[in-house]
Amino acid sequence: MTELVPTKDDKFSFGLWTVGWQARDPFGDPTRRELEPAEIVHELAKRGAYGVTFHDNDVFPFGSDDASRAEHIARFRKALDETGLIVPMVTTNLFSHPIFKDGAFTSNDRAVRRFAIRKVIRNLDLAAELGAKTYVFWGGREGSEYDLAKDVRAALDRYREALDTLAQYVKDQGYDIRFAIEPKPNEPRGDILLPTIGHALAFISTLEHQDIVGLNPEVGHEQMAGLNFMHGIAQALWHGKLFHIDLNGQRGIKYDQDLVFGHGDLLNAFALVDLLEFGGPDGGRAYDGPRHFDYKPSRTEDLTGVWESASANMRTYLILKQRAAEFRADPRVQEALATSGVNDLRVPTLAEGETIADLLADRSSFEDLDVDAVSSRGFGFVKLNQLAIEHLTGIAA
Ligand SMILES: [Mn+2]
Repeated sequence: MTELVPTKDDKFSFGLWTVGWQARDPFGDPTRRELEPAEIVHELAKRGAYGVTFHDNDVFPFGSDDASRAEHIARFRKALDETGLIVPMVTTNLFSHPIFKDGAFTSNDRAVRRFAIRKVIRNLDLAAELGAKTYVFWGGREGSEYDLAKDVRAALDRYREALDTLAQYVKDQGYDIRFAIEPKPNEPRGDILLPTIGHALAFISTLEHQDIVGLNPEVGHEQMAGLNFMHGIAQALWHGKLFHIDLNGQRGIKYDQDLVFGHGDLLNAFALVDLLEFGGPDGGRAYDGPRHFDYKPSRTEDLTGVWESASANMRTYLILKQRAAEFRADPRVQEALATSGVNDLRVPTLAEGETIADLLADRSSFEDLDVDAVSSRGFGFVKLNQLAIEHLTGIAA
């Protein structure tokens, strides 16, 4: 079981706001003390993470003057230098300050929209300086509670204008940065714009600089909409748009729980890790970017529990990776996959060079097809799923 110890090759990363969350919620005060970014960097490095990510105001307070901002950044950078942790992704806080109460890029107030774009540009410069390759856009305040209070089509025009402007800035500066939109259906707004992977993919296809804009899907956010996260990730990969990923756990359609990865829908997490690690064309990684945990240590935890929960994310991921490898290598699974026809789906439905006329002339495909015989086939999907359960629980080992 030595391979369950995280290494830098596993590419595990955490946001400063995850382990640093003081557990303030709408009903209660913080249950933990504030952690300095430098302290978080050291603790994460000790536990095997390779990267740390942040919103601008996780490192320096909103409204910091230049000198104070520089001082906070210097302390953070010192910790990065001491530990060798990298910054694979950076994002902007466009949701905490009261100025963003009606959104940032899509606020009804034009002054807010202009301020938001300036705030992002300033932090893009810092992201480039720190070598970040991905810049995430989570528009938590972009939305409404009241249908008549937001012109959704105008809001999407302004959202597109903001991303086109910012992507133009990145290209003008020659930064090696791509954007990743993070969909979420609701919370904090009653209804958030770009609520799911599908909505965001359609939106991206309208952007001027869509070549550098992809997705940062989060497990819990899709599950809050009742959607299958693994299916969403597969479609994002299919579009070539999985630029980053937020791993965590969620138990059904309710508030955003941000549990440890795997502590929600474990079987879906198993299928997800199997896809990410072994779903590539050569049976290797289908996605090579950071395995980023965007979770929150529960409010019940003290600092010991915070660091144990951070390790739990990585350990669960590695357990699922190991189980998925064993699942794939099991001859019973290979037989079940064959029975189920899973690999047969990769065969094109029309033969190479076959025309529509050829298909129409093929009597065996329609007129002479033994419909009853074909209909009587059992696919054996339940047996395949049971084998997954047995590997997952360790009984098949
Ligand atoms: Mn979340």
